[in-house]
Amino acid sequence: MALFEKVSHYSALHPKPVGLVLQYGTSGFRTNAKQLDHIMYRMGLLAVLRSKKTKATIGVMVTASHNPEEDNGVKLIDPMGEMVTPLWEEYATQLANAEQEGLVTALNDIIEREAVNMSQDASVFIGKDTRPSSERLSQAVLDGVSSLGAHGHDYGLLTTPQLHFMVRCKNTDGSYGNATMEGYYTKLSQAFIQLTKHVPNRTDDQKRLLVDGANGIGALKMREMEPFLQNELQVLLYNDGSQGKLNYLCGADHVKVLQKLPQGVEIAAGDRCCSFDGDADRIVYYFNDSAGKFHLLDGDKIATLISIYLKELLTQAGLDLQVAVVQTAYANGSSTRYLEETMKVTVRCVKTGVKHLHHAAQEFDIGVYFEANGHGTVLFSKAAEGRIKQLALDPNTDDEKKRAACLLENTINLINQTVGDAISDMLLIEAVLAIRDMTVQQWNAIYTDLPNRQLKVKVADRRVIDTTDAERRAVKPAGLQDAIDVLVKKYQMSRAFVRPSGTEDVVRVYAEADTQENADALAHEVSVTVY
Ligand code: NG1
Ligand code: ZN
Repeated sequence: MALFEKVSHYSALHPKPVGLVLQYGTSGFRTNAKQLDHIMYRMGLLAVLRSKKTKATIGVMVTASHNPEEDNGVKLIDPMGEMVTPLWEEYATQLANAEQEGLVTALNDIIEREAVNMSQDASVFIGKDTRPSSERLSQAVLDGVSSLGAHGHDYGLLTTPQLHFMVRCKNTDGSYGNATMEGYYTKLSQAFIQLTKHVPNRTDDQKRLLVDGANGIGALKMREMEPFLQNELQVLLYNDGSQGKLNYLCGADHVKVLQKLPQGVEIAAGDRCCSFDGDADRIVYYFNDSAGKFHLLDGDKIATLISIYLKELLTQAGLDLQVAVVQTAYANGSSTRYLEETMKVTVRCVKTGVKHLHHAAQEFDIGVYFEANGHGTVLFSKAAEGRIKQLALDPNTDDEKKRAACLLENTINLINQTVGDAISDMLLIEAVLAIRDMTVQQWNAIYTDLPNRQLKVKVADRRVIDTTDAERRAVKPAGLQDAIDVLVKKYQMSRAFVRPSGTEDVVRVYAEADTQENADALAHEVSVTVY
């Protein structure tokens, strides 16, 4: 068959190193860029099959997010802008690991199992981050797409959430926005301007925000977006990629894990700052107080701020809609306590990885989900969106309710509901702080984080560790959890867990306790039990 002859021919130009086995992990394939050429080609093929199967546009993003510049990665995006389903993740792994001579058979196997109609049209959107290897690797994806006779639309440089947005726009015929850069910037900036236009007397200080672009795509896209914001936000951009290396000593992951300022950001006491990660799907905020002490506002603080804002608006609008917050085991214990006990919102804890949070959040009228590392967004059910829009339009709605409903409607427009989006989250946080007339210090004071520490441990085989209870307890190897329990009991307000990373060849250790010294000591003691 001519089609497969083309696959055989082109796949030989993207050969798989014999014996190399890679896994479609938490966020797709991710490893040193040198090992990825065949993976990219094959993900181009798989995206075409997925597109034919779903009769919709599928996205392929080339990025390794917060990983070092030498790494790269790829993930597929399903029609509504969500992560691809677990079964297709398995297909991705199978296709990636088929040896060269078995590739066509592996492809045929998926076609048969999914009964893919090969005469169906296919459409694939492709985006890439700023890594030096991304250009070549995205070309390999395009080769895969075209060797199955399909059309690939290459957006070039995009943030990950921008590609998710484009895919959703394309598959929803304009109701979510236009699948262009201008469509993205216009939708978000208009919503932001609508939200902030009624806030009286915003000073220049309130409009000013320092942004660490992690020397990546987020910096580039912030620059592009600036004119659309019409000076309603004045961004001072650092680590814009003109000098430094991607993610090196900067970016959201660096700031969150090390709990200190990124290099290259000049900060004065009280300045409001945020950091994006390498593909701009994560964000954390921070400031230095007058004593020079660093304060981090991570994903948990962001989820809390957004939940407070939404709950208040829902009350003002008289709308009886349930707000829930989805977290992972990494959520600071203080945040969970505050959300459950003070705010009385439902809190759900799920396994690490955005897809788990996203699915859990879909079960509620309004699901706010954030990983502690700053990856998150808010999902509104169709019914909730409908009720908000109806109230905003209803001529009989009184003024207070109308105001709240309009704010909620613009909030929905500002949020990228497909996936965490640093730019969209940043604008939402800025709007909430303005509307509630809050400083970053007041936001930080909502609750006090328990001191915590995250460590990485290199082990021979991280897969010997198996966990349960949303990764909060280890079931394997025998005796590990008992040892952790004994250590945890030595400290006050303490908690600790271990889990194998889904994106790096390490075991992650997390500990929190009443003081930083104790959190550090507990993390260290737990990491010793893992060896
Ligand atoms: P792993 O490597 O599985 O811990 C990390 C993050 C996740 C998620 C993924 C994808 C932590 C502790 N883990 O996963 O939250 O963001 O990367 O990028 O931050
Ligand atoms: Zn990322």
